[in-house]
Amino acid sequence: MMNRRQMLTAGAGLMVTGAAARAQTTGLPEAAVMETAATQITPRPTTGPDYNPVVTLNGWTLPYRMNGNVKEFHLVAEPVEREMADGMTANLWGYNGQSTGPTIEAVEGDRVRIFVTNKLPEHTSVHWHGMILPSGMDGVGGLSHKAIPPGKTYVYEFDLVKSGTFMYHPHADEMVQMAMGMMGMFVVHPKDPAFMPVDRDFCIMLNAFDIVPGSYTPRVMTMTDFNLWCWNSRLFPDIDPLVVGLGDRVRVRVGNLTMTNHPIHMHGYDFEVTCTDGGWVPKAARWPEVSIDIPVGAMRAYEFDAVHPGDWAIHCHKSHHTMNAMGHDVPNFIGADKRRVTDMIRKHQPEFMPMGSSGMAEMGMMSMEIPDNTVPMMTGWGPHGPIEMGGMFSVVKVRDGIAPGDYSDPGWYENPPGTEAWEWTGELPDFTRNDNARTKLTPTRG
Ligand SMILES: [Cu+2]
Repeated sequence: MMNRRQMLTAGAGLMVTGAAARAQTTGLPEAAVMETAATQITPRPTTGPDYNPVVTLNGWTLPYRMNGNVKEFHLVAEPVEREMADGMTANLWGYNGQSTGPTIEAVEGDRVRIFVTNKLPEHTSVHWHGMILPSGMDGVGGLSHKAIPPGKTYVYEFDLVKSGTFMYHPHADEMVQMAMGMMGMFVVHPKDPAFMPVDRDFCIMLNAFDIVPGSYTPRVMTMTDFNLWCWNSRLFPDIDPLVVGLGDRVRVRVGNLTMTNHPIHMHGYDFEVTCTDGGWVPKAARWPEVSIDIPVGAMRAYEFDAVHPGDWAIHCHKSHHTMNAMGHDVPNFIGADKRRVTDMIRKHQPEFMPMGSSGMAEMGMMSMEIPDNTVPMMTGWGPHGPIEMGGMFSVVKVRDGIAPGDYSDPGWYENPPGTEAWEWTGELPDFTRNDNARTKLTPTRG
């Protein structure tokens, strides 16, 4: 979780490589490198058109420089070490030190020039997903232009003709490079700051990996059976919360570059999709939702007024996507009597402990022996006990008195007296019949 100290030092992880820093204004722009997975808050612009910068959870926004009237960015495609959660680092491919890559932010009407340096061992390209641009800038290796060879820098240049939420990713050895973590978001703010303004604007890229527990590098030929389900290459319980002030207008932009759809469900609110890959959704065409399915290769942004204080879960509703890698290949032992087999195994391994006879909740409680460099499949502690989640899960923390621009974790919500589920301490009915059915392990009929 991001704490106050990390917030104060936001930007401290930003390094500029020496060679690039010495470049002339007409040469390559600085190649900024991010060295931490902590969420970085971008200050509001002081020159040019005004906009409210987005907050990329456990990510950052790529700095730019002005060269005449052109906004210049420098993306570096390279191998990175990404801290996916506390206790787990993966060898991925990404941009400028991290996977996912930095969010690119600009304004409708801007002309952008994006230098892409390839430090990968194979060629790459960058496709600007959803952008309206000249065909030769579209980044499909071999089709739009020659793929960028290792060690070379190519330049993409185009006008941002529409605002909205877009993505970028390679279109060269695409399956491998995306399985390694190469992707980022591209947000174009409206030219008119009065058009659909929000107080908080979050970016989440849904991505997935197949990393065997205890290993560091994703398997790249996996087609559907991924075992780590991430937001911005980060896993619960270490995905930062979405911190929101009571009464704020909030936008959440979600892009999906995994190989399956994700129904993103947020508790405590209903909300409306206000933007898709294609552009802004007119008011008359919106309808209320509590879960939004994000199709593969698509983007949805939804908005709500944060009028309900509390700690509200936000997660993918595919339950195996809120679970980390250890959850795969575990057989179902619910209802199985493991006493006999436990006695037999304990003769050889006295510490053996059977698990899962009454469900898997016990796994969220105990710290199991797990291999180095992985994350427990069900984990995270809340104010009332284990949360038993993983993967694509976080918490929207809506609080009174949060200053604009403050994203530091306010801690857990204290439910006002009389508004929390309580234990019934009165008389209970006779549960004997149910208990017998459970312990006898034979189905009861009639
Ligand atoms: Cu999902």
